This record gives sequence, structure tokens and C-alpha cells, in this order.
Amino acid sequence: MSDLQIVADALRRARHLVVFTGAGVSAESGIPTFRDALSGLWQRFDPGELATAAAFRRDPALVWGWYEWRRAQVLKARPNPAHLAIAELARHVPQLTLVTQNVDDLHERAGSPAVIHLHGSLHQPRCFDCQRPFTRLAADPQEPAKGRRIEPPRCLQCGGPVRPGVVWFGEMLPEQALQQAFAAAESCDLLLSIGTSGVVYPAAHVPQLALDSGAVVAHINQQAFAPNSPREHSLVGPAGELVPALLQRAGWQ
Ligand code: BJW
Ligand code: ZN
Repeated sequence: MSDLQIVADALRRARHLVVFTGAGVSAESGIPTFRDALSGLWQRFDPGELATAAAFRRDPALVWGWYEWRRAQVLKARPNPAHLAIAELARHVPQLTLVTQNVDDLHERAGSPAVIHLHGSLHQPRCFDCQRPFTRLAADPQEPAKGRRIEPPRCLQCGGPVRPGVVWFGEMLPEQALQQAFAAAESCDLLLSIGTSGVVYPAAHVPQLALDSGAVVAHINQQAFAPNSPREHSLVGPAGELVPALLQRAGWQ
């Protein structure tokens, strides 16, 4: 039996499904991933220069400009068939928990409610100094040129610089989101890990926790994954084709 059929059968039987996504799920919407050899963001930029609090302290306009460039890309992007199929899955399984590492809002725009964002959001900036949310971001920013420096806005309460509401390296993940993700992984019977390289912790514990707790785990990725257990499966190809194919094989479309 093909891995696609095995996972589709597990999907039909699943009582609690966890969908765990990474940048690859948004790639077909035109959002660059981080680590892909040809198109990844970090082929062109050094993460240490841009995705840490130290980088923001050193050069807030460089970092803010980079995130405004990415926010503009997300605002003009649309959910792709993978996002839409994940939203559709929720109509067929008794319980679905959607956990994403992505900082875009494409799952929400595809119709998935209650998305657990482990690495924050590009759309919820806050003050770097006092942490209060900043609510005056332009809804339709001019797409800034790549690499253009932009001074961050100032906090209305304390005057501190506004930072993107994402989780940088060395920062704690939002505690409640992480706890919910771990609890869901421990209690699910099937986890679909879609479009993630699985190298960033503690998020990368999520699929492993599900496997250790007895669930079936399927990795949907353009790169093959070498399974470590008979309950682990690798489906190789674009998420925008494979997730709809799973729905179809399960007889739901
Ligand atoms: C497709 C596809 C298609 C393409 N279809 N597939 C344990 C061991 C070692 C290190 C650590 C550890 N614990 C903690 C650390 C340190 C660090 C870490 O993990 N470092 C590793 C990189 C080594 N972690 C942290 O610092 C975390 N905080 C923390 O641990 O706090 C506690 C602490 C504090 C102080 C000291 C010590 C501990 C925070 C991590 C925050 C990560 N943030 C980022 C940036 C967010 C903001 C922004 O967007 O700029 O989150 S990093 C970046 O990576 C982003 C992503 O969410 C994350 C994961 O990437 P993802 O989604 O997997 O993307 P890619 O590009 O890597 O992969 C894409 C995949 O898709 C590929 O596999 C493709 O093949 C595939 N693909 N197209 C299907 N069409
Ligand atoms: Zn402030």
C-alpha cells in the first residue's frame, strides 16, 4: 500500500488530528521559506543580523525595513490549496488542532479558526521597551524595496521603538501556545507535519512528542524524510498537491 493511502486511512480513523506547519506550506503562495537552497530568505540574509533582539538594538531601521518588506509580501499573497485543504480537514475530523510556526495569517484567511502561532505574527507589532501592542500599523503598506531601511514607529505610551510581534532566536515562545501545542501532540492519534525543516526548537519537539505518544506521524515535504518508526511516513511533493490529494483519498472531496 502506498504511503499516501496509509496516511489517508489514518486520517479517516483519526479522532484528534494535529496539523503542524512551517514555511513550506506558504511557499506556493509566493512567501519565501527560510532555509531552501535556492529561494530561502537566509540564502540572502544572515539570520543573526535580522532575527534577534540584538540585531534590532543594533540597527532597528534595517530590521524593521526587512519585516515591513515581508509583511507587504504576505498582505498581497493568498492562501494556496494546502491552506484551503487544511481548513477543509476540520470539517471531517472530530477534533483538529492547527499549530503553525509561520508568522503569516494565511491559515486564518483560508478559514482555519484558532490557529496556534508558536513564533508570533507579522501583524501584531509591539513596543520593544514596554511590550504594549502597537495598533497603528498601515493596513496597506507600500511595498518597500528589499533591504530598504525604515525607521520603526514609536510606541504611543512610552516612545520606545516598535518591533515585529515575532519570536526571535534566543526568545521564549508564547507559553500558552507552546503548552497547547505540546498537549495536543501528546493526545492526538495523527500528526501531519507540513513544510517544515524541523530544525528550530522547541517547536521541532511537536512531531516527536506525537510519535513518542503513539500517534502516526506523516511528513509532507518537498524533501524526503527518513522515517525512524513504522508509524512515521514521508510524503514527498508540494503541499499544495499532497494535502488536497489526502482529502481526496480519504473520500472527502
Ligand atoms: C515545502 C514546499 C512545498 C518548501 N511543499 N514543502 C535545542 C537545540 C539546539 C538549539 C536550540 C535548542 N533549543 C533552542 C535552541 C536555540 C534556537 C534554535 O532552535 N536554533 C536552531 C536553529 C539550532 N531556538 C530559539 O532560540 C527559540 N527560543 C528558545 O529556545 O528560547 C529558550 C531559550 C532562550 C534563551 C537561550 C536558550 C533558550 C526561538 C526560536 C524562534 C525561531 N524564529 C524564527 C524566526 C521568526 C521571525 C521571522 O519570521 O523572521 O521562526 S526562525 C525561522 O525558522 C522561523 C520559522 O518559523 C522557523 C522554522 O522554519 P521552517 O518553517 O521549518 O522553514 P524552513 O525554511 O526551515 O523549511 C521549509 C521546509 O519546507 C523545507 O523542509 C522545504 O523542503 C519545505 N518546502 N516548499 C512542501 N511547496
Ligand atoms: Zn512602549
